Amino acid sequence: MRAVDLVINERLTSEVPLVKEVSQYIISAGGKRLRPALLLLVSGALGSNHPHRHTLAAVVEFIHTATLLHDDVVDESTLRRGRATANERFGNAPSVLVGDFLYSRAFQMMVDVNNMRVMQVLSDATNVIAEGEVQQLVNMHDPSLDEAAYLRVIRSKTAKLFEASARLAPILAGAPTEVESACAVYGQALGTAFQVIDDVLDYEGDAQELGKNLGDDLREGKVTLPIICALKKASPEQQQLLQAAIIEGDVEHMDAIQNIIRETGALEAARS
Ligand code: GRG
Repeated sequence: MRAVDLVINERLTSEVPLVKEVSQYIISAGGKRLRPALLLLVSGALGSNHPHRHTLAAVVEFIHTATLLHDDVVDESTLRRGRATANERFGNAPSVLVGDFLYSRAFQMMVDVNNMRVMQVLSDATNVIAEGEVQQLVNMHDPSLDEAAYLRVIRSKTAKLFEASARLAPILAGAPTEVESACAVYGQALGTAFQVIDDVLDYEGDAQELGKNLGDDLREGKVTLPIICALKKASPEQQQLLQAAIIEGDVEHMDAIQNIIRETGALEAARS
């Protein structure tokens, strides 16, 4: 990953100091670099060490970082990677605009790679990510949201970039299209599982953490998979309480709602 971080730092150039400051702030905050790792691992599995692999690994991390900057503004989040979000530290406008900078820098780097299929896959992926986020917005406060609708959103907003990361390696290596398709299926499945577990882990801490994360999601009207599973197993009275909380973003009965999540085994159901 050092080689990828080297490219990332090389390409974070700007004549505008605030661009560098905000980009460095989020990029150096200790992200896991999962998408670059996936691209490099698939490259390795294919026995390919194409010279552009580190550039594309940096590209997917820039796109991921741009989406995080925008997402934190949309969600009005205050914590990211264990520290204040960029919007909390610098304000919404610098966060959105530096997100735009990282996104367009990623496209400049893609052009350097000079491979039309790479451009196709990444432009398609970013389009789908944005659509997924808009769909999530439309789904807010809807208690009738089911597992299929939840999966449609996370396949777009999260899994699509995992899918693109996994399929870029065979594209660079010039592998047959069946290999590219198999890698795409793998990346999509990995990304979907990753988002499900991310949502479950949010509710798995102690009572205080469950209360905070569940309260935040309900306030924002986010209907996560554990909430959908809880609704399915809840008694009619519990369903009524939970539905009202989803519709109104009402977190008045937090203790009772936390109990519904526990009593219905919603976290175990979501995991399976
Ligand atoms: C800029 C094209 C464009 C679109 C913006 C706001 C938005 C549209 C998309 C947000 C998508 C999003 C944030 C999905 C969640 C993905 C997710 C689970 C992020 C956390 O990933 P980790 O754990 O993060 O890999 P680290 O911090 O390790 O990098």
